[in-house]
Amino acid sequence: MLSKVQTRIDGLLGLVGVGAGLAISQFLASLKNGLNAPVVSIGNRVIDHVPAGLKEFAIRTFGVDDKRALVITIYFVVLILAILIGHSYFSGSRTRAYIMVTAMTTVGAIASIFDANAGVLSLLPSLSAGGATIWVLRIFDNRANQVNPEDGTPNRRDLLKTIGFIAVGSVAAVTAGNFFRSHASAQLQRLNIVLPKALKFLPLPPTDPALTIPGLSKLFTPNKEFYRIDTAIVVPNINIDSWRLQIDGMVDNPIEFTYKELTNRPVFQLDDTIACVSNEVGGNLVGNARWLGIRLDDLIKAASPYGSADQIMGHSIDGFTAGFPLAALDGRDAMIAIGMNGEPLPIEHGFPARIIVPGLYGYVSATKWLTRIELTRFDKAEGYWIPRGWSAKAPIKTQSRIDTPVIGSTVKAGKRAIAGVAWAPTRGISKVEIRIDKGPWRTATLGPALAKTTWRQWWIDWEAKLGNVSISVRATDGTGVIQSSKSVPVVPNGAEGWHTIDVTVQ
Ligand SMILES: Nc1nc2c(c(=O)[nH]1)N[C@H]1C(S)=C(S)[C@@H](COP(=O)(O)O)O[C@H]1N2
Ligand SMILES: [Mo]
Repeated sequence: MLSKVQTRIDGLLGLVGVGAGLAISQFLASLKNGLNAPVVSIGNRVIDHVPAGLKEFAIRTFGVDDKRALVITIYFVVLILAILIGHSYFSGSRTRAYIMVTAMTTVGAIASIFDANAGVLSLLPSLSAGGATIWVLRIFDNRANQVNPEDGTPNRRDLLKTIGFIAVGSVAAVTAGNFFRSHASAQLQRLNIVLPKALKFLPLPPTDPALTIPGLSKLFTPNKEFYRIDTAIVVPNINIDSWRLQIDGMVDNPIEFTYKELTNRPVFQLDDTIACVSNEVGGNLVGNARWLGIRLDDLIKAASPYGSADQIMGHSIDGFTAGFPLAALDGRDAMIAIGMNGEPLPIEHGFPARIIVPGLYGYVSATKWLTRIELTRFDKAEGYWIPRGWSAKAPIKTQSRIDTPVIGSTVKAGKRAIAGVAWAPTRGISKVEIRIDKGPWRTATLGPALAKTTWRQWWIDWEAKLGNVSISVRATDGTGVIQSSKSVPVVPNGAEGWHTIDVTVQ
């Protein structure tokens, strides 16, 4: 027999017991695509079978949240049942509690059999839910019957600890499950994508000089090594079946694309170096890729922007925004990128689609996880970083970097190479010069010019003599302007100055 105090929490014991079962089922369901937690399976069956009138009512009442309303309703019923189960188990008929758990488990199991692509495994989440619920109720029972050895009063501390432990474990299981599921689905969809073919292929890239110059940046930055900058603590995992791209705002003809509709349009390849405004002189927040995408100017034209619109604002699914001048679409190859270096856009780099505008820093242009392109005005709307102290307009500045030797390193005396990269999208690079200490500027050899939008590798022979040396680099862009020597911090629109490194020769 239980004490009165314990009888008062028997509903809670039922809730935690059933909750633990549901948590386990949700966790298991997350491990494999196609497996569903019983609540989801039951929801699916309700959607399958709901009379049209009721469905219409639900959509009219709850709009796009109709499915959420359904799930909440199911959870509400389960909550009532769980309290009743706790009541029965601890202060009524234990048999009745078992019957209720069995009935719920059976309903969940039957519902799961009718799920899409259901197999034997589909029963696992609901059966585990029932099993776990009974197991937890028994643990509670066991704890509840323990008494303090001194005076024979019920040991409630132990019971409360167990309740807390199981509740926390349940929340952890659900959290872990949510993470696995969302991650797995976007990854899986990405793996199954076959990228469309470009109408005209760019030539195969030339042999990469980095193959023979150790320490030099590769001509194309591999996706795995590409810098990643964004505000997302958890990377958005977008389901491409429900993903849409809208073009709206100050336009006569708002348009919306599914992933398929977008990727069925003509696609082209673009070799482009993107850079972060936060990149310090000599920093590595810059990378070069062969992007695959859809021309942005075509899409914007199709939407017919108002004559008064002057800003294109990309919106990410996670609320990030980046805006750039409509006038930047001056014929340059701005695109909605869906591919990067021969692969679908990696999740971290904006899957399924992002904007790439050659010549503009990422924070004003390169919106990842893109869902909306809004035509607006600079005097009406600001991108995410603008009110935080960064310039509204931000073309990429001419920069050059020494990759090898490494800053502050010690190298052996003798013949070796000084090498690095220089970039000035969309102006291109026409010259790179090197200076040792206060010596004369020497012109470096330039690597392949893929496009004016990409960086160029450069290298020069160097006879390293004993002692400490200082090496500087400066680039001249395609319009003949030499990179400025004056040091300027990254805020508000990008760093300036020559990359100068000190090296010890031994
Ligand atoms: N959704 C979203 N897109 C974003 C950002 C962001 O925080 N969120 N950061 C931008 C910035 S500041 C840069 S430099 C580039 C970086 O792109 P990458 O991570 O693919 O290199 O993405 C841009 N696009
Ligand atoms: Mo950035």
